[in-house]
Amino acid sequence: MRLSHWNVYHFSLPLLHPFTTHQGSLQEREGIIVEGVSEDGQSGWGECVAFSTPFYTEETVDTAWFMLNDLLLSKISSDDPSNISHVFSQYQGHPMAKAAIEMAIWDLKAKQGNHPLYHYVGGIRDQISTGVVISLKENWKEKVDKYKEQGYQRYKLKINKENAYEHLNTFRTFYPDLPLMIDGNGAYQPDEMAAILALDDFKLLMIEQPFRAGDFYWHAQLQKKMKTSICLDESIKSYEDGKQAYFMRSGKSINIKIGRVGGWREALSLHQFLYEKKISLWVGGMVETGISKAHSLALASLPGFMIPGDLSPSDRFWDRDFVYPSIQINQGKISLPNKPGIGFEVDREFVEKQSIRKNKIKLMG
Ligand code: OSB
Ligand code: MG
Repeated sequence: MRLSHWNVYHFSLPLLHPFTTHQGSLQEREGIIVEGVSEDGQSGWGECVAFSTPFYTEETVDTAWFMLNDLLLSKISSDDPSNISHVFSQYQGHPMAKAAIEMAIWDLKAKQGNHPLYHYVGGIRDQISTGVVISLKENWKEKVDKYKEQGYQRYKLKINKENAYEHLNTFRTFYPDLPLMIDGNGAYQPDEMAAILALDDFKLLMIEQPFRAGDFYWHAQLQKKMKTSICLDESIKSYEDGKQAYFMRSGKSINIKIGRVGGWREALSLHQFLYEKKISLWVGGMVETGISKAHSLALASLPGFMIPGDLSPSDRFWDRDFVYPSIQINQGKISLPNKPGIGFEVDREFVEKQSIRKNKIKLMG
């Protein structure tokens, strides 16, 4: 399949409520939407999930804008996998920029073959279990009661290391058996391991990324001492990172985000390897729009994803999403549409309306 051009949109979309972590607060979500148009006029959609500042990993909207518009997109004029890996391998890092391209290409490939994306990638279920993240400074009691009514199957608290123990202690008095986990987002130093070990009796499903992004060693030391599973997020930016985590025994769980690991190819290789090795897997979230979410939902249909991911419907973050119909939760599950590609229509007018800048890259022959 050959491409005629790429459209790139740098958007800003207001969140319904601020999303706060120990690293700061997000009120407007800036990001990049990538549209690949085939020679026969079909569109494939991808989303670059980098944030406007590098608080989560190094990439930002501006570094991704540069990678996409100045280096990558002009060299991707077809779905030829060997060309895509050749182009990607010329540049270190920037997985979220690369992933946006692969998302668009895979949406297009599925559409050209008339397959729902989740079939195309080998998914085995069309009902996806949902999980929700409660950020700091939210009225968690009120929120959790609402989320329980909606049927969310797994709950994740963002924590502040200064009051993690007290927060969990109070939370557990209200919800002793709720399927619960916490996300450290790298807040702890290796010499603060005792503070993490003190959380071992809260019956948590897991503790996500307590130590810094890129660490494997200290997570392995911690897992040896803890019965609660350790899960890596920020440390896994490629298939090779996932293998390293497995061989170093850095934890019992890994969350996969297509953006963070550099695209569909890496995500599927990670799934295959880690599923065989019995590492528990779930799909992470990036406060993303329905475009990236639709890709994440297709990923979550694969057999290894047995824990509900950070997969919430459109109204968790947005008044109006970039896709229609909006993504809906029904008795705690999201149904995958049986339409070709990502299965949701993209509201192009709304994407245009929210765009700060746009670029078109024409491809020759
Ligand atoms: O660490 O998983 C994370 C959101 C932004 C940046 C990092 C993370 C998150 C989340 C997922 O926790 C929130 C969601 O999209 O549901
Ligand atoms: Mg995380």
